[in-house]
Amino acid sequence: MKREIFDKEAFKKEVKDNVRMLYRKDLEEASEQEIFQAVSYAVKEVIIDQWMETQSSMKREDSKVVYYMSMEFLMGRALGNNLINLTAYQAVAEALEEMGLDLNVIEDQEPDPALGNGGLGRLAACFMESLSTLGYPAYGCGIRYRYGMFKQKIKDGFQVEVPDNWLKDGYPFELRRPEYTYEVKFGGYVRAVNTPDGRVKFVQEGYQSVKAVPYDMPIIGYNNHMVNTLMIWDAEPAECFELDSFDKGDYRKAVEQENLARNLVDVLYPNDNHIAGKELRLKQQYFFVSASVQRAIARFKKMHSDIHDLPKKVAFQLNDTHPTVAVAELMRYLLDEEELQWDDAWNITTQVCAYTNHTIMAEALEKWPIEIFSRLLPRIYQIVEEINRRFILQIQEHYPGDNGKIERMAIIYNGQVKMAHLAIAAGHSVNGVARLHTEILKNQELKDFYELFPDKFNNKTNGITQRRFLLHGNQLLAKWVTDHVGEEWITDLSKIEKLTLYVDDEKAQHEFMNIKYQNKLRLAKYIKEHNGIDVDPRSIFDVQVKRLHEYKRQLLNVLHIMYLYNELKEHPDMEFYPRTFIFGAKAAAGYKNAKLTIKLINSVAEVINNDKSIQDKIKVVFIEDYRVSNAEWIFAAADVSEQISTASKEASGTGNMKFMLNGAVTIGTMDGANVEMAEEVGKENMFIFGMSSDEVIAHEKNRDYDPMQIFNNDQDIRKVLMQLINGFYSPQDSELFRDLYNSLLNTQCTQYADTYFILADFRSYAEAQKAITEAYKDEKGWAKMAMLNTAHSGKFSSDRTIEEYVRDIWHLEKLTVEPEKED
Ligand code: 26V
Repeated sequence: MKREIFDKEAFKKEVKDNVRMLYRKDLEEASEQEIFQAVSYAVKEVIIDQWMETQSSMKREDSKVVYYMSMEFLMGRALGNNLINLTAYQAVAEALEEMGLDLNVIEDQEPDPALGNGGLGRLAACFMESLSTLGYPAYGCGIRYRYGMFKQKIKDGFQVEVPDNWLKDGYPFELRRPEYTYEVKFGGYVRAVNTPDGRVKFVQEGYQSVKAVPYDMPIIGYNNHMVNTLMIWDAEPAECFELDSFDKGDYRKAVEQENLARNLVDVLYPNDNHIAGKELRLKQQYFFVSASVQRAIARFKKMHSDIHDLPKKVAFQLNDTHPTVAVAELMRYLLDEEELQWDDAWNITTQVCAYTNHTIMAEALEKWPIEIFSRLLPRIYQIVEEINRRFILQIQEHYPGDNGKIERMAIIYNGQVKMAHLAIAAGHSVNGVARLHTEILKNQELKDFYELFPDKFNNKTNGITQRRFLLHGNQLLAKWVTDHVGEEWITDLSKIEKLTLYVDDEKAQHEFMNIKYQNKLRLAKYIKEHNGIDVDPRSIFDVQVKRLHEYKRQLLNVLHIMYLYNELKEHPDMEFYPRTFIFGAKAAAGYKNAKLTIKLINSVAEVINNDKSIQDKIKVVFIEDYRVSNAEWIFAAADVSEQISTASKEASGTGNMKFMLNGAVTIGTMDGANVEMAEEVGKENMFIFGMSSDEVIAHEKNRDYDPMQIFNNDQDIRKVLMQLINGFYSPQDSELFRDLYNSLLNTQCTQYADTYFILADFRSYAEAQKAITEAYKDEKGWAKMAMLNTAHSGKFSSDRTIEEYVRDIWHLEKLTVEPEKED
């Protein structure tokens, strides 16, 4: 029987008491933020019980645990989702209503903890939620950045970055755990000491250290009493008297040490396309990894005495290469603290560690200059050198005389430490995040490694949690789905396939599209409030929301809008179904073309939205500060989902899945997980266009693509491109968009012109867009297509993904959490 979690009256009293306790106020006097805090503390109360129950079950069962190590966890707001997963959302909404409070408004008071950039960080958050819901013991390990992803303001059409001080009012869903404080050491040098028993011991001396203090956040499973933990590390200065004995009394060192802690976790690097090789970032990596490894081992040792059993109880999953120093840190611990022999230590390390690759973009592959790496982490560097030495021997043994292999595969080469190579050499598993991506890794990017270690490579197609992106984000549709297929989809998304029974049923079609309409109204209201733009909820909502990157080709989308506008102006009487083009995207602060693309979108919006002659047939909206909380509304309201990356470049995409789940139809290339979406729903229920990944890769190899030919032969394209440099959208400064023009045509400005094949795919994109308009005009046909998309989204639950990681990589057992007996 489901335990009644919320006694309504008790809950109401608790909220009132909390307001008094926390603020010495009555409810009537409290601000919305204060009420949010009071409500959250009341919810936390319930969570704490389940959290403790989970911990004691884990101890009792001596469960194997996965430590999901990630520089980023893009959690989004917790209150609403915690209530959903406690199955208390409705009850709490009612209780609050009785107190004259609106849960939606209270939810809106929560800062959106944005400790991540985009896809990689949000994936980590979905995975944590699925792990709890499925009952697998897990810890997320990350950094408690004081400033997360910047807030985006649009001023004069330009992006302006504003710091995100998410902790300023205090965050109710975190718990400081000073009892798990660890020391992390940087710098100094390594001294080899001969021990009496004839061994050589390596000790780090003259270092600076920082105290790592964890904050735990609860990750609540859906309706199962399971609460896992996200531990994010804060840095605090080690006291002066804790200086290495060597440096006691060194005032300058003491001050330096204090400064080290001060800025270590200040800010998330808001950049997910380009490695700048910044020393502080390597410090951040080692900081959270070392602390996490120490906590994991300490936890293991409480229950076990033989360190050789570590792989039976602990798995480390490295979310991209960012936490890869974990490999060397674990080796260091096993060699220096446990005093194991190299082979023994290596054996344990490889069994524990596994690596996920999230991109093939060369600019994002992590490499560290030896100078920085060895100065900052002298002992770790020695260990990496030894790993590298042995790895090269292995390569030579396999491929005698083939120096090319060594050049391409060595971990340390040409003055750099290559983190991906280290992760592959030292992990037992290497996975890509969608089938196509994994194939490209095996056959192109990591071909040499695949040849040497074929068994390590495997695919784990990404997924998303339906609890946040349907049950919470689209409550109307969630209820409708439950009414039609039962509530099993909430924990088994494959069950949503039963909706196919209704796709030809006119009543169901009507209801489905009506819900879409309600969601469009909600978004239209948001847009009016935030942008001051009126949009027609009966127009096609065509949405591209994701990080701004050239490979994601927001530029293709906006060039096409410019083209449509030209068409409308030239043929005012042409048939045209009204469209609202919606964008949302943050650009890395130093990424010029990305920022310029935002300006272009806003400039195009300015001209088109204010041109009365086209009778509102096109509207363009750039939603400021796209983030997890407004994303939930945006997915719910979309008719068309833009997934238009240059084929081969988008490892998976996860936004594509969120749209699909919410009944949007995709216009996309055969890239990333789009390929598998097409397989599930059928190509006829998507609008696929553009070059294949094989074609793109062949052009890149042969260097035989010439966008100038297209420019010369296609008048419409030429006209659009000329509008970039003739001041049509920038009358004050006709040169404003010159760099975008150059990126498409000028070989001197980029490695080669139109690196992302925008012009090559333009016509086929325009055709697909035309086909969408035709399809949308057929109301029933569209309703059916939209419903089929929702119905066939079952594969893309992160629950399915996690089951695959568990089966192939982590080998965890499910835990059942028994509620503590009440007397
Ligand atoms: C790289 C860097 C480089 C240096 C500065 C900070 C930073 C932060 C993140 C990254 C990695 C970016 C890789 C990434 O986000 N990949 C995305 O991963 C998603 C989840 O697997 C996937 O759906 C997207 O297709 C993929 O682009």
